[in-house]
Amino acid sequence: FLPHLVASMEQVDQTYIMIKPDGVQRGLVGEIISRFEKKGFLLKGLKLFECTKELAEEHYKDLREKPFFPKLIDYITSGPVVCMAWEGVGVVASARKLIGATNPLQAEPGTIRGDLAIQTGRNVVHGSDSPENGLREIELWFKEGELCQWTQVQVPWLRE
Ligand code: IDP
Ligand code: MG
Repeated sequence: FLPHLVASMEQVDQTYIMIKPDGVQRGLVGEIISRFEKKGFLLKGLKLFECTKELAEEHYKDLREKPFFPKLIDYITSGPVVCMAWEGVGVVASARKLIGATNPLQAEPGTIRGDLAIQTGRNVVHGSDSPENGLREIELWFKEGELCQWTQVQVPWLRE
């Protein structure tokens, strides 16, 4: 019985999760990572990173025309971020649920933003919005060799 092979027949996605500079400054790194870790997802990449304006602009290129775009780029480049790649069955949608609504006032209690943030412009964490963007963003933020291929010993206890 090879549980990781059985599970691979289900849809295994990857998502890019980023703790924004406010999350790092406020000492929420461990708290936020632990939400994904406890859920059972597989951590494939992790780093503390100071991103350039160019990278932030590329990451948020779909929002280029928004009035808040310059402030968003200033926010994301205002200090180190924590970059993470997580893998799992349905991880993109599941991570969005764990994170909660974009506006923390609308985010349910129990979600990261619902518990830990107040304003949209300081909403502590990013999560990819589709499996395609998950792959695009992981490729954008991580270099080759920065991701690990490994299997959790808990897989048979996480997946039927
Ligand atoms: P998401 O992070 O929940 O996917 P998006 O609409 O993709 O939300 O927006 C990306 C980020 O841009 C948000 O997380 C937030 O930091 C910022 N943002 C979105 N809308 C506003 C706004 O109206 N004012 C200020 N910042 C905003
Ligand atoms: Mg988004």
